[in-house]
Amino acid sequence: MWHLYQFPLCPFSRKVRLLLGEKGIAYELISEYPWEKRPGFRDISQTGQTPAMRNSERDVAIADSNAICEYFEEVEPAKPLLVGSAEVRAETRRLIAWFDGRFYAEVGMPLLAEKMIKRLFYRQPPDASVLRGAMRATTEHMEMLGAALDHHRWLVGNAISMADLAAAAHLSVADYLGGIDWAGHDQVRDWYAALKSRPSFRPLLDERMGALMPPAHYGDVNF
Ligand SMILES: N[C@@H](CCC(=O)N[C@@H](CS)C(=O)NCC(=O)O)C(=O)O
Repeated sequence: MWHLYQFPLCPFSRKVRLLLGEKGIAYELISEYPWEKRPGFRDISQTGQTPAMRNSERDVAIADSNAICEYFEEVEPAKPLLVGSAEVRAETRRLIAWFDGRFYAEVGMPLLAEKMIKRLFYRQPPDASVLRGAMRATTEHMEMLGAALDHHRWLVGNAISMADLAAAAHLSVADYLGGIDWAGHDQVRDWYAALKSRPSFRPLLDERMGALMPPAHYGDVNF
């Protein structure tokens, strides 16, 4: 059995969970909060970051969301999520890197730091100027997504890919933390609603991060 070390609002872990859900791979969740720096976790994740996966029967441990996703893409090729020509696959990887890098740095990490870590672990109020900066950045990312969706149903073509899962994983954390204003982004909303209605997404939408509650529309497929 695979075990996934993660916490509910880790966008990188959410990307892995969506991929495992799409491929129908069974796993159990283990709560891991990287900032607690639990010593034994370094044996599984050398950076101490979530997500990491371990299968003790097979003596396999893999850390880093993209290493994990590509591993399962190779060993479970039946429902491919890295699809199309070499150029399309390159575009898929570019978008994953964009969301893991730019979106996380400009939106996800500031929201997590201000709204989750400060509130739940340090009992401090968020810095309003950091939140405003994250909201401004979100608008630019939504416009970029809208432009990508002008030409096809999913981000890189007419089949769902890892790029959709990566983008939706990061957006879902920002949405949980109240960082997304959906007004004026109908195309992105329709795309995200289609992802939300997939069975792979349901467990994520039902989960809560301690006492931190999402906005009312968060779990609603017809938001
Ligand atoms: N490149 C890594 C990034 C993972 C990452 O940044 N995880 C965050 C939690 S969402 C983390 O563990 N942060 C704590 C740290 O960087 O020390 C991946 O794709 O898995």
